[in-house]
Amino acid sequence: MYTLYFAPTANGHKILIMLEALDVAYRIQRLDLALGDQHRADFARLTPHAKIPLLVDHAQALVLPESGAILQYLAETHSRFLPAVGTQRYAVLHWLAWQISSLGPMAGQHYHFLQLDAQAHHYARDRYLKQTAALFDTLENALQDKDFICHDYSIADMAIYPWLRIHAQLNVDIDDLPNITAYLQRLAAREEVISAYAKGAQA
Ligand SMILES: N[C@@H](CCC(=O)N[C@@H](CS)C(=O)NCC(=O)O)C(=O)O
Repeated sequence: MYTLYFAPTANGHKILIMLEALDVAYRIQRLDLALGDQHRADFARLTPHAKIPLLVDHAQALVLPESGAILQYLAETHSRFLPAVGTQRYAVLHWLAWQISSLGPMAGQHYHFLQLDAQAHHYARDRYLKQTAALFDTLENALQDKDFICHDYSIADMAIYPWLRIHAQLNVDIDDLPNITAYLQRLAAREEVISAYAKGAQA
């Protein structure tokens, strides 16, 4: 049994997609980030980071923050969506690291300055839009002739997809990015993605 501390953001949805794909028992503990739930004392006792997602594995008494670590933990625990050995394992970890260290932070800052900070300096908006658009271009090239970012559907796709899904809110035009457009449609049609977003909306 798992508990997922969740808010309906890209980082939150990654883990919901994985839990739905695994079809395991879990409950959602919804935090309202705008109200500052992440700073509540009961949450601070679980994690030093004041951020979602956070996973509790009750069977192992494990409390795990950081979406990349959570995806890897779930993949290894259930032997799904991450090859155990070999070059394909490192291809998945490479793209997972890319999402965690590049796409997430750049798109996250871009979203902040564009959508949440009405006074944002032009330089900040311009810089993060360019950084985010360049990362979309990287992905567009990497997806050439591929259904998924690695050989098979993996935790790397689960990590990347929620950030692409918000392309309109990021003001990144994907009309000229046919590989990303097809990838988004392919992933959006998956059962666990549909159910993850439905459960996230109800949480
Ligand atoms: N590196 C972290 C980032 C987590 C993160 O930035 N979470 C955001 C929501 S998407 C959050 O909880 N923000 C609350 C805050 O910063 O106060 C991960 O991948 O899990």
